[in-house]
Amino acid sequence: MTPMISKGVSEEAYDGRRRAQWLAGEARAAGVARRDMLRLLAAAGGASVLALAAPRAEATAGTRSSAPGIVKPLPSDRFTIRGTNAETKFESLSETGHRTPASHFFVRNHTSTPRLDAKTWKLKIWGDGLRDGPREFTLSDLKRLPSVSRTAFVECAGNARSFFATQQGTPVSGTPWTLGAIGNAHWRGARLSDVLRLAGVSRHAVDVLPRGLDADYVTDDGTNLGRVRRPLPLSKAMDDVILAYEMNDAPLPPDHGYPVRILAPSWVGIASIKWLGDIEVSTTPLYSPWNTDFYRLFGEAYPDEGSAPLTRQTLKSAFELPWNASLPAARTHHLTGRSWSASGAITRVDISTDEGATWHPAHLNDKPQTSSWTRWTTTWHPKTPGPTTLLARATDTTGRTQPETTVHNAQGYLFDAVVRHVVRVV
Ligand SMILES: Nc1nc2c(c(=O)[nH]1)N[C@H]1C(S)=C(S)[C@@H](COP(=O)(O)O)O[C@H]1N2
Ligand SMILES: [Mo]
Repeated sequence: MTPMISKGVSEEAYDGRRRAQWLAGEARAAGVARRDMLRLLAAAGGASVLALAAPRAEATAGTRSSAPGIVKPLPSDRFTIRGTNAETKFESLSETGHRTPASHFFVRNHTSTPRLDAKTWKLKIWGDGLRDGPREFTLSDLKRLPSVSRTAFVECAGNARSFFATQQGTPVSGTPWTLGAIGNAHWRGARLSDVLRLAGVSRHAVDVLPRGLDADYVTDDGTNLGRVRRPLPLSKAMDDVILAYEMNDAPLPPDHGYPVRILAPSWVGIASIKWLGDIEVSTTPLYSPWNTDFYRLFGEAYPDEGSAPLTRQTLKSAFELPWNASLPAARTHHLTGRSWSASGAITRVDISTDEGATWHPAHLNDKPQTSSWTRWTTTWHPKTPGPTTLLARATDTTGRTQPETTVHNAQGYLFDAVVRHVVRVV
């Protein structure tokens, strides 16, 4: 009865096989014409894939007063609008706790927030990986199942990508996020594994493909990539993925996936599909543009066809301070910030106020947990006026410490280097 799950297989090895399998005709590119897939794969790593891959919204830099398609208010003291997306201003998090309220939570929309009716909403599970044909679940069906809850961040794979240009002098394509494409919330919902078992997942299933109900995503050059969807290996789907219907003890807000979203803890934000409509369960490996031309690492340091599709997020730290904040000299300042890792709990955060010459540990204020952030505080008594940089560097239980630089990749994913936060002592 229980499907066979090879949890021992590493995520990378699993994903690394996908491309070869697709080219050999053993995997399917769900919803993409073979012609388009071949073009995407052929162009991978070259300049043309970047032109194709630069999503319309992501190509738009700068700040606007409203974001088309986002429902909630976006006051300018909390958000920076970037195309169809809204980045959280990190300094505004100092008025929030460990959980990010929806009022402060970043929004990453490929198109715009659809208005869905929970009463008529249904989740359809289908595909040749089910033993007895398709099954539908209403929201009440999901709520009748045992619920699980978990505090976890959702973070865009491109969070902090603007520092590739500003700090390392190597511009990348995509939304120029600073550090605010992350939010940490308490999610509640049904286990995806329970729902897949109820739907009769077969022991031959290998991939599932959750798909959103938002509009088709059309790239700048007019290629319709269909609805936002990204395959999950069955091993992840059966492990810790939640079909979330609550965020911070309330129904999901429209912009964050109402009525149900996927919550794939630790993984790149794109894995947490919002406005879930259906899930294909497949006995052949699946592809979508979101794991072929997007969300892989392309560049000099990577193979021509790119890295394996991204899975986990990385390690980062941020001060809850505006960029270029003014801080009076000859006073003690209590600086606050947050650090997070997708691979382990934070074990320490070190702060430098002298360009990295000396470091001292910050005080950790939360019990560190994987895939959730840890708040910290430190004091600083600057003596002389002038511009200076503040550095925060986290280490996690795997022993990883944030490096000085991140190896360049063309789409600017997984920036993990120590960010040089510029302030002015006045
Ligand atoms: N259906 C759908 N799901 C989606 C997206 C989307 O545009 N459509 N964006 C993804 C990306 S790239 C990220 S980073 C997260 C952002 O979640 P949030 O908007 O709730 O912060 O949702 C993911 N899920
Ligand atoms: Mo994202």
